[in-house]
Amino acid sequence: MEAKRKRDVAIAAAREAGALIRENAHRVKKVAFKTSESDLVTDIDKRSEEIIRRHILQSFPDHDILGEEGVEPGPAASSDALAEMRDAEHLWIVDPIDGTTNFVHGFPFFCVSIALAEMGEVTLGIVYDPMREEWFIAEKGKGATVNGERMRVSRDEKLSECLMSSGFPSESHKGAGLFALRPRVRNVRIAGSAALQLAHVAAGRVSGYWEWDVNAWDVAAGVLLVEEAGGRVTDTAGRPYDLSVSHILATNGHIHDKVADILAKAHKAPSNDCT
Ligand code: LIP
Repeated sequence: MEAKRKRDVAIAAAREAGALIRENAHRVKKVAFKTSESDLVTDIDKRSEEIIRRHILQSFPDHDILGEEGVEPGPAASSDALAEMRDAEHLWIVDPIDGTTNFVHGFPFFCVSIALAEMGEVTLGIVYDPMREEWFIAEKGKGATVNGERMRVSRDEKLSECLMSSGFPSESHKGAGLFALRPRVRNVRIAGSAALQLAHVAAGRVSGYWEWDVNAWDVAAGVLLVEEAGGRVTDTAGRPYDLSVSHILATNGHIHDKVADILAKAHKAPSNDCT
């Protein structure tokens, strides 16, 4: 009963936030820079987060919320904030628009991501793509669905048959992984929304996703989607996922060790790039 209420509140929050995002998708936005000219925030990110916070706090006034727009921006934004909140009884982890750069440019690949962690364990994950009206929902131990249909990760076992996805590595990680993995797989897509890319791993549309330097709000909901759809999530070195993981690897499970191995070798390579 309580689990249903939490899920309904998260869906209502994502629905209202998603409607605002959709209405503004092709309009001019008020854009501000956070840490650099490629780290953006819009008035709609802020309004979306306010909507989500309002829904959560109206129903659960004593729950904690970690939202992207509510913390000081920086390289380790979520890990600093998580240090205090990580083991909260109920912690909602919110990315009001995951894929803000896409949103700013009108490239229609962005979403709302809402996760609920209970004592550090993610129990509910919702990723809503307002442009395609796709609802990706997972509850711990209950499987994952897209628009009500059960999701399963892909069955691909051969890397050469896998379409993968990633995020552009920041300067400190150069091309590590990207250039090493690209020739081993069918291709790699960099679509600009970690949460939505994870949802697509869960739906079997790509076989894996990895990225360095993500924050908990980018991935917490998507991680549960992948796990509940039968996939595997670790850090890029193959260690178990927890909310503080920032270098992430999520796959269909079959290819996980092979990919982790390639990423580990690429990361250690002296040039840190085309190996
Ligand atoms: C973004 C991610 C994207 C990643 C960016 C950033 P935002 O989140 O989803 O995939 O490459 O570094 O974290 O800022 O749009 O919520």
